[in-house]
Amino acid sequence: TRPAGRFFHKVSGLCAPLTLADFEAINLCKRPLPENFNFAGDVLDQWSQKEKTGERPANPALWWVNGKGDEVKWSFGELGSLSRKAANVLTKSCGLERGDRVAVVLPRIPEWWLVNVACMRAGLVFIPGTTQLTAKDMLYRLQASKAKCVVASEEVIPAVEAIASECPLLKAKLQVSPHSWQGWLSLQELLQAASEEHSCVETASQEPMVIYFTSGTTGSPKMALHSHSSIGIGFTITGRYLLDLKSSDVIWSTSDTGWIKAALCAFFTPWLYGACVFVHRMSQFDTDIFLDTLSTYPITTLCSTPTVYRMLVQKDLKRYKFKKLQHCVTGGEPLNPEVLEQWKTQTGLDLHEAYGQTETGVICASGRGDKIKPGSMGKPVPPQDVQIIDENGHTLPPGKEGDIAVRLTSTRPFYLFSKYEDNPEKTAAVMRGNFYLTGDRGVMDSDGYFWFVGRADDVIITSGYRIGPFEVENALMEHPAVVETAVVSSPDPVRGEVVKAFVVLSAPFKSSYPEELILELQAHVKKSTAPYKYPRKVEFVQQLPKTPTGKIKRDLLRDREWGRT
Ligand code: BCO
Repeated sequence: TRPAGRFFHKVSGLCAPLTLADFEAINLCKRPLPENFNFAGDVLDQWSQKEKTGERPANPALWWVNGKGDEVKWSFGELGSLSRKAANVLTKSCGLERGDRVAVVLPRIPEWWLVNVACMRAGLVFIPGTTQLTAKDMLYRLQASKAKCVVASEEVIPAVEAIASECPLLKAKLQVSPHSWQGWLSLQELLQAASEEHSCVETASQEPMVIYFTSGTTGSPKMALHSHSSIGIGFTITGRYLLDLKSSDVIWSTSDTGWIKAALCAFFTPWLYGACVFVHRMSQFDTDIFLDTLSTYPITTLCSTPTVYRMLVQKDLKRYKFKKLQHCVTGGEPLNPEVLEQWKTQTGLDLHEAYGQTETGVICASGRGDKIKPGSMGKPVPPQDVQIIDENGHTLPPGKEGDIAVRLTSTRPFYLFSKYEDNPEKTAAVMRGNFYLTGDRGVMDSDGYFWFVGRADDVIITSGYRIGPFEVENALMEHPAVVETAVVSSPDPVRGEVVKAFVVLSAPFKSSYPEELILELQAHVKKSTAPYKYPRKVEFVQQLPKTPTGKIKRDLLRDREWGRT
């Protein structure tokens, strides 16, 4: 067995820990993927060692604030010892075994980072989720994933309590809360008593590490499964090419913990490079708090969605001094050139756009040092072979619109998601020949820059969220006022696009005040499913356009919204 926290691989018959240069070489296909890899043991513990020997600057690994005066700063050493304790809590107190699944539904609090690292150490598969999830959402996620444990905070504990009896496989509930909940174990209390002795599990590189629930046009969200290497090693190039991080950097990524963007910019990529992950608890987004935070703390790198930048440029940014800020990154939805220009004029900084999705991580970007073409999402990030293809899987020349796809070599690239768990049909449906289909339409120009055109399906991309119309329609249909509904995207100056519902009313509600009924329907959706999905626009119609076989023509409604014929 290897010593805990040191990764060894064979080089000419000798064993040596892998370095960052090795990870980059693996990404660039200059070196094979090692048989075993575990981010906690092979990356985080190496930074702990470097802290001890003074090879890393005195920069915290995690720096958390909540705007109320509370602050947590952990070195890699502290993160290591706390996460070993947490791994013991998960295996000993919760009785979990390697391969078991753990739903981790926590807001931006240090325990989110701690529990995820602990899961990696113990070989458990973690399933992040936003704290906006409702009881119905939690029921679906816990049942579909067969999770054996849920780690939840105050925001979601009542939702879990409401449905836990319908999840027979759920054997442990771990709370992160100042109050005591009956039937829940307390992470904080158990950590105090837990041993720091823990041997990191030697996970295989391709062993499952994390499951993200992600929305599609039809049905409930799918489970995109990623391995230890797809994220743990696969994000290295994003760190080099897009974020350009050093161990002295402090990166603030504002994504909710439920999305892969948090893993990308607030976890794996920064820590691969030994940088400090800065976190503001901010339960409700607020531009003033945001700008004060950026002025107060020595943040060097900012990562947020275009919607956030759109909200920020509406303020007088010249009033603020972002002393250390050098590099700004955005992604999750298209960025409009005006915002890029306004940000540059007001702050003097470029805005580097990245394009990717839960299944792929970042695949295109305007990297640091690259020429930025406003409105374009940049060029493929090496070694990704991104192409525009036609319906037969043939590549299209520059200037031709088609499907944005990633070419797969003879073996599936390790940095892609492994599959949609328990869903071979959906996994097969995103393949065309030897290409993975992103579901997005785009154009490549003659310089190799990619330009986003829109979704090829009915998925709505709003404020950086990916929302399936079916999920919103389902929630609306539960309301007695709704006979039929179709949900599509509609343009919005701040959020890029928003969810719009066309609703056919039932007879008793036809005489209701429309404004009041809209508010009622919106409130209903916010209660039924995660509130970020609620329709910000609602229109009552007599009937919905349909095909001769009775299928609702969402595309017709969407085209009308976007002024397309
Ligand atoms: O706007 P409203 O006030 O009408 O409604 C908001 C909330 O107030 C409301 N809400 C939240 N919790 C609630 C609740 N209502 C009732 N009960 C509760 N418990 O629901 C609405 C939620 O909308 P929101 O989340 O957009 O909120 P907000 O405050 O407008 O935030 C704006 C953003 C921009 C900060 C937010 O939309 C955001 O964080 N967006 C980014 C999403 C993201 O990180 N995406 C990345 C995905 S990963 C990816 O793209 C892959 C890249 C490789």
